[in-house]
Amino acid sequence: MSDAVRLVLGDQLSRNLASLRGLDKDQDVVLLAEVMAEATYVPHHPQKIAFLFSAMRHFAEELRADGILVDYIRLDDPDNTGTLGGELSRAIARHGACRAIVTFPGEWRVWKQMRQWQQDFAVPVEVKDDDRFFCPIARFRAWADGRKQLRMEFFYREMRRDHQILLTPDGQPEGGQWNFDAENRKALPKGLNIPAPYREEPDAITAEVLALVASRFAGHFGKLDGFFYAATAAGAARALDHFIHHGLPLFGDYQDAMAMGQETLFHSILSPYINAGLLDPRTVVAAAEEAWRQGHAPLNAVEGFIRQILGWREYVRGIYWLKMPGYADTNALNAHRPLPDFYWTGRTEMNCLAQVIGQTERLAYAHHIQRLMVTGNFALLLGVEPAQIEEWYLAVYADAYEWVELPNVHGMVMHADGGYLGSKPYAASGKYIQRMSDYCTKCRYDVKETTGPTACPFNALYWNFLMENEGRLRSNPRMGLVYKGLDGMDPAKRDAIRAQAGRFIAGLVPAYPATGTEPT
Ligand code: FAD
Ligand code: DLZ
Ligand code: SF4
Repeated sequence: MSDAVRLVLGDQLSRNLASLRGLDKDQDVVLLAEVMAEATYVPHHPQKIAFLFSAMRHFAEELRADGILVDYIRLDDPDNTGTLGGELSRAIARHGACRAIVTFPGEWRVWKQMRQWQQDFAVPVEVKDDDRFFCPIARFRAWADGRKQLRMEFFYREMRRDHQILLTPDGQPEGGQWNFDAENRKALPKGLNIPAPYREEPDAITAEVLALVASRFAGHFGKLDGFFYAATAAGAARALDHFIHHGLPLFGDYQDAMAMGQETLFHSILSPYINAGLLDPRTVVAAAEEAWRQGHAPLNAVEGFIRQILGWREYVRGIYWLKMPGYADTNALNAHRPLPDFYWTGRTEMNCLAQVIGQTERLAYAHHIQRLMVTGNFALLLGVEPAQIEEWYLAVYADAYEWVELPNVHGMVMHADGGYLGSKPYAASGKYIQRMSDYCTKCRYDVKETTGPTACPFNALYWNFLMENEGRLRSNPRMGLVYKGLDGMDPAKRDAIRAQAGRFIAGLVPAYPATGTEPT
């Protein structure tokens, strides 16, 4: 007989998790469960599944080493029901528990299940707030309440004030400005020394999980070779330390750059650890601020990095919980084209897309501008149905959970929320990719051409996007300049662009739903 079964989900691997507080080592049992439902609700990248299963197993070992009773259900346990609810229910019966304690989840889908458990189970299911964020959901609601338009920049300033981050003693922003982006976003100079990303060799637990994942999820997009993620809080702390010393000083300058063979540049690759609970965002922000105060990194880099976590990460979570479940169903640009098959294979002659999808397949990682301005921009210009591109992003990145993926894809990339999250779509022609990367130098297409057999497809798609969405976007004050460009265009050129885009779209092969691969 035990008092409580305390459930810990795969992205809740934090020792200070709300559902672990007040744990009685003599009375309570902690439950972790590897279940097929979570591993397949989208076809997750095998490295994402391996990272989480290995991190869950390491976490269970750490709890046991502290004398905590842990019930760990492996994927291949013969009695595994395959669902979180099934496993929690079995555990309650097995341990004769009088209650279950869970922490608020990261996805609406799981939250719906938890509410169902509260109705169905014979014992009470207590749901604790997930307080591993700077901004409680209620605080975000209070901030958003009554505002017609939400803007990250203003939310971010409130977070800086609330949490006393990068502020002078009299409450002003350090350096006299809230935002130093004007100093960031440089193109990458040749010959710059770029740090290798932090990597850990798989230990015995990870090796066992890699074998399991290889045998059970072979059909999912993504390679397992070269797996480099750490699987413990200690490993995540080492990854943070590596980034603070090697990446942070130039993080701001080259935040938006992209280069062949340099997939991670000065980025931190910390999102899988932060999102799974191995690294507290408050620790990350404090380490970055301290690096600036000690003179190890400049303010433009540190402010820019902190803004991603204290600003964007908290802002998208706030929007997710404010707007769900309806948020996922909007389609403001009425986009209905299918996702092209090359998103699941990387086989395309467009070098920028082949590079980003190829590295995604190898690493389960791409940095922000690659996600936004290459795979995202292409889906926006093409008019892919939001749900199809959302499923892709949720599946292929090691850091993907719906609370963070959906606002970024649905709002920031696809503008499917009509401009609630961001004021205008980030639509761009091939020129942007040429400016920020070296991808175009090795492409079969010519980025300077808009029509003709060798023209960069992004160019015709860009103008076609503006024409197709004229009724919806022309009145947007931030789109005035681009529509001026369209107005100045000769009607014959417009027709030629439309025809070029039409031919290109007609030649695309749609992906098969869900796994993206043809059933065999
Ligand atoms: P860095 O560039 O080193 O940034 C530092 C940290 O800031 C990140 O680790 C992350 O925690 C946070 N961050 C930065 N940008 C964002 C953002 N826009 N939203 C939320 N947090 C941010 N991030 C996810 O964690 N999961 C996702 O599923 C996800 N999907 C995305 C989909 C699209 C289309 C886009 C445009 C962005 C998405 N992002 C997502 C945000 C961002 O791309 C990743 O957080 C970042 O690339 C992770 O790499 P990093 O740790 O090296 O980040
Ligand atoms: C992503 C994921 C995967 C692949 N597998 C599991 C699992 O087997 N068990 C588990 O508890 N959690 C898993 N997760 C993370 C959950 O999907 C995540 O907790 C919810 O989506 C809520 O964010
Ligand atoms: Fe991409 Fe166009 Fe450049 Fe080719 S030319 S890499 S398709 S932007």
